[in-house]
Amino acid sequence: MTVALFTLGGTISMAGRAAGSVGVVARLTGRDLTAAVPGLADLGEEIEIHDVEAMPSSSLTFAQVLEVVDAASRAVAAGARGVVVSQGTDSLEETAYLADLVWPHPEPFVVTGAMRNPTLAGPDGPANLLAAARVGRRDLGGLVVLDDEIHAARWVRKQHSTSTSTFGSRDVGALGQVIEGRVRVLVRPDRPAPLPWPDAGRLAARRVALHVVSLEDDGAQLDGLADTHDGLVVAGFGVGHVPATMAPRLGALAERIPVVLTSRTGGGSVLSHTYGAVGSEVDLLSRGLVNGGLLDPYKARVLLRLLVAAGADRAAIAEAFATRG
Ligand code: DAS
Repeated sequence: MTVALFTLGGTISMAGRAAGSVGVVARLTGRDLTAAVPGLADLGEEIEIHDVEAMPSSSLTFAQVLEVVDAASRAVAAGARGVVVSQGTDSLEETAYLADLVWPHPEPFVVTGAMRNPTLAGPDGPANLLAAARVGRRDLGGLVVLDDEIHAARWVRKQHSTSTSTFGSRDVGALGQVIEGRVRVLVRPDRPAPLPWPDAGRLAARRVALHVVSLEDDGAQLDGLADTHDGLVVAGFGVGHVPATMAPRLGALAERIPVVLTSRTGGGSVLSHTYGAVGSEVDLLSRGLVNGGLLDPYKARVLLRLLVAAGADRAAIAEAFATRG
């Protein structure tokens, strides 16, 4: 059996130094990475290596991720029993969700990375790569595997800036674990049908902003946003609240572009009919904002960009968030 490995850079591959710099940069290839994994050969799988990029994940784009998904799709169509993508952890929760939204196959699409680079004591990359390669369970969609935990791309968040156990899924927990090399899947989430493949040109032309609400925020920086952006995700307080002074601005924006309401808390859902003050969820939804449900602001932005690129109207966007949010 074959596992297709796509490498995009990130800490897992950072063992080089740029001239005149003290910091590490991505340098290692897929061959280097796999050679550093004790036990990988014992899996009896052929690892088909595709070195795509060697960059920090903070600079990845939607287009680059979709190119990898497309190439991974071809690898699976050619017989690979699964896909592993190694990349930086910074944007991993977004890239994995983007892949999950469009991944059309039952074969697993597993994203992994590392928190300690290979020049440090105890680098976690080799163990993460080995665990990711072991995961062959079908019909789970996009997965994130680090620290011997298997997370759904839909739920996972990077929760700590340096810890090797940074990835967690607060609302549902991990779907499974890798225990003594054995993959144990404990929870199988419902998986909505994949979205249609995005048109590259339309996707590149669509911009979606994210605004995190904070104390005494009147939203003045949102003025003119509808002239430059095609959608907005608002990360509101708590269950989806903003200062009263911001509410009319958001309502005016929602008349021109889709505005999705999410929570900045990192867990739980936006509500729909509990609080009635100006700036509360009831007020904002009545002004035309779309309820983002349980989707966190970063993942909501990924979904909204695909939807606006597909030309979805407000009703279709609300329906998509009702299904996936
Ligand atoms: N350098 C960061 C990145 O590429 C961190 C990491 O790789 O984990 O995302």
